[in-house]
Amino acid sequence: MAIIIMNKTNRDVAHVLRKISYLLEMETNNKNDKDNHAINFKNRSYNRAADQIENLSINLENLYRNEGIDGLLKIPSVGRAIASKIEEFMKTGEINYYNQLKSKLPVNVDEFLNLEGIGPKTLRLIYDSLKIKTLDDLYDAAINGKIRTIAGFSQKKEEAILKKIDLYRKSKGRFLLGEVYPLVKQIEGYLSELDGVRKSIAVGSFRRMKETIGDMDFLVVSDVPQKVIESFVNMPEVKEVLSRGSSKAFVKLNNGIDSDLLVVPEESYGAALQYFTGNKEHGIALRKMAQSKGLRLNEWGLFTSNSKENKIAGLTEEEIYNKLDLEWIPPEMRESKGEIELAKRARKNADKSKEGRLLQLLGYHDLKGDLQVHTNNTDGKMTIEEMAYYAKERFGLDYIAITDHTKSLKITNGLNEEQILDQANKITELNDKIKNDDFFLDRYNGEKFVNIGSKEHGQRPKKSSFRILSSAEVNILKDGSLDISNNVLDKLDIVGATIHSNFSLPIEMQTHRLIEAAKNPNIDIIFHPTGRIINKRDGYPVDIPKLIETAKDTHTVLEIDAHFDRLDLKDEYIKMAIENDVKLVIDSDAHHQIHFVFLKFGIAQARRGWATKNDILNTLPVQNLLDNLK
Ligand code: DGT
Ligand code: CA
Ligand code: CA
Ligand code: ZN
Repeated sequence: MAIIIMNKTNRDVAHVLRKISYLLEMETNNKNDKDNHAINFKNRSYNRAADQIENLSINLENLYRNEGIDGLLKIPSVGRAIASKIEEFMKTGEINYYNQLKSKLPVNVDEFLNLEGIGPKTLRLIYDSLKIKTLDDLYDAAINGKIRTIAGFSQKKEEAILKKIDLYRKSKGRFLLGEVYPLVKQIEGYLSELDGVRKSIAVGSFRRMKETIGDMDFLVVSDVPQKVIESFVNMPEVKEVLSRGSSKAFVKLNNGIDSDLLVVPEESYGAALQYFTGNKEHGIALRKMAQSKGLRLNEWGLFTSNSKENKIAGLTEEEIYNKLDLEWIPPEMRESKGEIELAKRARKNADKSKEGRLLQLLGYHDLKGDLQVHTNNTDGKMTIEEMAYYAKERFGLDYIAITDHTKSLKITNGLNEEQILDQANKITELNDKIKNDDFFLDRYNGEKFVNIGSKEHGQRPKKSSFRILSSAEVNILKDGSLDISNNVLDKLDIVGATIHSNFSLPIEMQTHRLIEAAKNPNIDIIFHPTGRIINKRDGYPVDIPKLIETAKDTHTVLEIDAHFDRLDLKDEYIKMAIENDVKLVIDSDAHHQIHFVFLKFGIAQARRGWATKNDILNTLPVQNLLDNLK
């Protein structure tokens, strides 16, 4: 049996291996080519081992305790050298090799490890000149104009570094909605299955479907709060219990996210749901409204006085809002952006008012098609047939547009004119097949299509109304022209245009590029209009009001890219577009069939931007959609 002194989680081990990898990569900058090659190999192997350990379903410490170093060696990508370092770490809490690397390059690796856009090689160059050790040092050096003095750096690069640090500091500790979504749903489900639990729901920013989540909040209805709390803090996902009371608990999970739990009796469910969904400003505004009516609102109910007996609402959210003379407000709108005034007018003017209709947001099942879908003709992973099959059978869509990349985007093997037309012809054939035979009676078995043979079973093949649209994600070049000629675009059902290059041009030029594209009679949609990647890059600068104005004038549609790291347009721009009568579409940007699930994040973002079904063109049947494009 192996001896362990330190308590180390899989995450701790993976983290220290990543730090070793980082320092090794920093070292490469100071070596000749031959050494570099060896070190590159080494740093990658540490990273690979960290990946494996982070995704391990068993506890590394138990594995080591039971099987010693042989147990560690069973993990893929963990060889002798790494296994013995893990052993040392478990026994002593330290790794001598790491300390040695660190004494040569004494930077605070923890701070730089996840700093997107400033990698170990860049840091090494800055370190060599300025001896910076911490993120604060790096920031100071940049703000004082010292980085531009280093050979190979410029003022522009220095500004980019400042921006990256700002973004990093702002995003630190916030997780992408799509990243945490599965875990939140899993815990919500776990809580709902516990004895004595009547309801379980994820609340806070998650219920508002905000694009990033600070911590996860759960509300549970139960008459045995202590039992629920006990089960919550003992979940395998919990790393540390931060606090615990009679109706609340607060924990840190293994993946670094904090999680709050509140347990209430049924009679307080609506009040607690309202309180805990937030956002804070929205909640405070409601409390003030209650006060001005001589009432008191808190997480237990709405009361006429300080006495608990005088509760006039609490069981449902609706009754809380209604007692305050408001229509119920969808959670995604509760951001203190005018929704309370809207709900007040809607309540006053009765059901059929314009305000009332504005509160009827686009629904989570309203999309009929997806207008940005990629295939393995470029950088997607599946065939046109497979994407169509899954879109229809698993996700209930009626149409998809195949929007492979075009030729100037070389890394994706973008299509040229001839290939685009070939693809369009193939799509026509597929559509005929869909109309006339049993395309959708074939079943995918994970490897290839298998015809389950309706004919053998004596059934008549079902006709299907699914439609594949020929399309492309055309690149907008530096001057605003496109990389595919108009006589080809003209032959496609629908065309989207995108900026994929020259991100650092100034705002006037970027806006000009988008406007030029919008003016092209063949361009129906501008895909992910700002190019942002949440928490990673801000996107190129765009004069959004001007783009919106042009979209309206030219009858161009703007896209909400539903991929959870884009969500581009974002909520406030969606609201602005809608207020200016610009039509939108919501697309998954799928590169694999499982990516169609992202559509729900796009719908959520649209709801956060107050979109109704009317504002989103791909809620229309395919022919109506095509009729509504330019
Ligand atoms: P997050 O976690 O940063 O993504 O955002 P939230 O909105 O989930 O914030 P969180 O977890 O701090 O709190 C959850 C909800 O609880 C919040 O949206 C409203 C409510 N809440 C928290 N603190 C306060 C407070 O001091 N006053 C009021 N009225 N409500 C609060
Ligand atoms: Ca939260
Ligand atoms: Ca919280
Ligand atoms: Zn792509």
